[in-house]
Amino acid sequence: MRSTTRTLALGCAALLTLATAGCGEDAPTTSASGSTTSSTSAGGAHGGQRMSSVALGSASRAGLRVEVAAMRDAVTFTVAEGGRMRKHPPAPGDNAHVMVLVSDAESRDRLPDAAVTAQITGPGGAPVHNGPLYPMVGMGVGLHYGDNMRLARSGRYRASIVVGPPQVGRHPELADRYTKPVRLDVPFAWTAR
Ligand SMILES: [Cu+2]
Repeated sequence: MRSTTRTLALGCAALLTLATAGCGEDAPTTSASGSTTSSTSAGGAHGGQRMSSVALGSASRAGLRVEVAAMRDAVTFTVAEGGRMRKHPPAPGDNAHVMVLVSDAESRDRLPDAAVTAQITGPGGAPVHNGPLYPMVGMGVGLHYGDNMRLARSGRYRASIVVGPPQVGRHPELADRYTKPVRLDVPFAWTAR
């Protein structure tokens, strides 16, 4: 009994610590990233404030829809890894936070718990990103899969996105939908600044 109480108390303390750390770190992180890169609407932003994003393109296939969007600044995001929240600050040179919104093509309901990878190439086929995207939420953009990237040059880019079957329970009408990995190609134009 006593040990149970202690465990519970510890668990709460750990949760509180995590929550507090998250709140405390958000504000300086956001304003720091806003002030280190080119000035955007994020300049002077506080934790919780929305950052504007640019819609780049979309594609639908096999019952899935992906929309590619980007914030014109990298962000420090946190992801759950090994039972902890780990911070991912931008790498040097990252100038965008690329987001892939995955939804049901018919209902447009966002789909969680999918393995989403993206191969993104820039002008002339220059490699930009090749690998998994992190699932996350943001104020005003909702559930998405994304990462910080360096979209250095203006021109034509191409995102080849593979969405694995969402590992989420289904009502019967969706039982047979998106049960296999789907590849969707989204070409987009980017104007660097
Ligand atoms: Cu994100």
